Amino acid sequence: IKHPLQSAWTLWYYENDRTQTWEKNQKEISSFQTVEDFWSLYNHIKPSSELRQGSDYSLFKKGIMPMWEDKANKRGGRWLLSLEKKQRNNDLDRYWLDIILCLIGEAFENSDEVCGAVVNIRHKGDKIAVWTADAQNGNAVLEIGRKLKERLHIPARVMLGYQLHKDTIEKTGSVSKYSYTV
Ligand code: M7G
Repeated sequence: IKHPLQSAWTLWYYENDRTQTWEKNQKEISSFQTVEDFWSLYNHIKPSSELRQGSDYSLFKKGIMPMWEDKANKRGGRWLLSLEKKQRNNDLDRYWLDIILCLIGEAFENSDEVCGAVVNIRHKGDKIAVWTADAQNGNAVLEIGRKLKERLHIPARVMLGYQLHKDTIEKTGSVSKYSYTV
């Protein structure tokens, strides 16, 4: 018997094809609902660090699209971990796996608030984020942020910031406003 997870999850892959819209470039890879099916998927895809620049992986609860517009995401935001370029070599794949394990293992007290996580492979520096459902739910947002920092062994001096999707959408230039920090 396989070991069931509390939720079913879907892995998405974004390919940067400039002839297509952003939405069309989001490709559903597959869904899983057991520990064993997770590992067989994980073991046969490329690690994030080997994806082409401009690509993303997204892991979301089944039924939630990895985009701001989904009804589960639109009132929410993301805990953002911006990596330095050199961290692609040592930290990126470990952080991404640890985040996945926190998500699918429902490691948070407020796991219900978790929608999914995204890794962006970018020339200017990779990013990893955990998306939550309701930015107004400050207690849940902060608990998730603190737990993330602890589970990823992120040094205290490194700040994690939470951005509302609404602010990310409206963002002009490179100003990023954080609604919460840990
Ligand atoms: P990004 O890939 O999140 O980060 O956003 P990057 O700037 O480091 O590459 C790049 C662009 O992708 C945005 O400016 C949007 O045009 C588009 N985009 C990203 N996200 C997460 C969404 C989304 O959820 N919905 C839509 N419609 N477009 C998005």
